[in-house]
Amino acid sequence: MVDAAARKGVTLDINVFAESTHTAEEAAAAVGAELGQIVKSLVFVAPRGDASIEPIICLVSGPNRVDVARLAAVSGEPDVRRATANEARELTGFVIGGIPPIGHPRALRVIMDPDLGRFPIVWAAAGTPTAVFPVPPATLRMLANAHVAPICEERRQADVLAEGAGLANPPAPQNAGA
Ligand code: 5CA
Repeated sequence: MVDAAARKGVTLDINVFAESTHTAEEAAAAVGAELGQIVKSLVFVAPRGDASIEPIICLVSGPNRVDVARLAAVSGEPDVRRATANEARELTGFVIGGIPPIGHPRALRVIMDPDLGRFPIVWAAAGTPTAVFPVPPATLRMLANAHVAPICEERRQADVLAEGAGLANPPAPQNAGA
């Protein structure tokens, strides 16, 4: 990973923590960043005619969720699906919770959530469940050779706020119909 970045002239600053950065929430707490600044590297697969599968990595902002129908449209892969944990490990060479956005054993298709571009710095996994690195999103895009496209679910603002407040049942929006 570090070598792959260095070949493109970028020095990565890997931060290793005593505590877990396995989930986006844990990573955000460890680095003291907003959840939105955490890059989830999620593995999807598209079946090939010859019974093999092609991996597609989605780089997604912490609170966001991939909408598989959108990913299918953006990638041109109608049968794309989430990889299993075993598939993710075999295809990327890394275990879930530490899968990095770059530096995989072979070049993978990478699609990036535009929401990551809202932050000056984002944090991504560095290959293990206790290591992350900060990077400007434009640099991440260049290093990963990522295609930036809308692949996430549209979320109601009320749901986002309720989630942040830890509410199971979000209150009705005050400006309904506005
Ligand atoms: N180190 C953190 C922050 S950078 C990290 O890697 N987060 S992550 O989101 O990219 O990786 C955890 C994600 O793996 C979870 O969000 C979840 O979507 C996915 N995941 C967890 N278990 C499984 C599983 N059994 N099969 C497929 N995906 C899984």
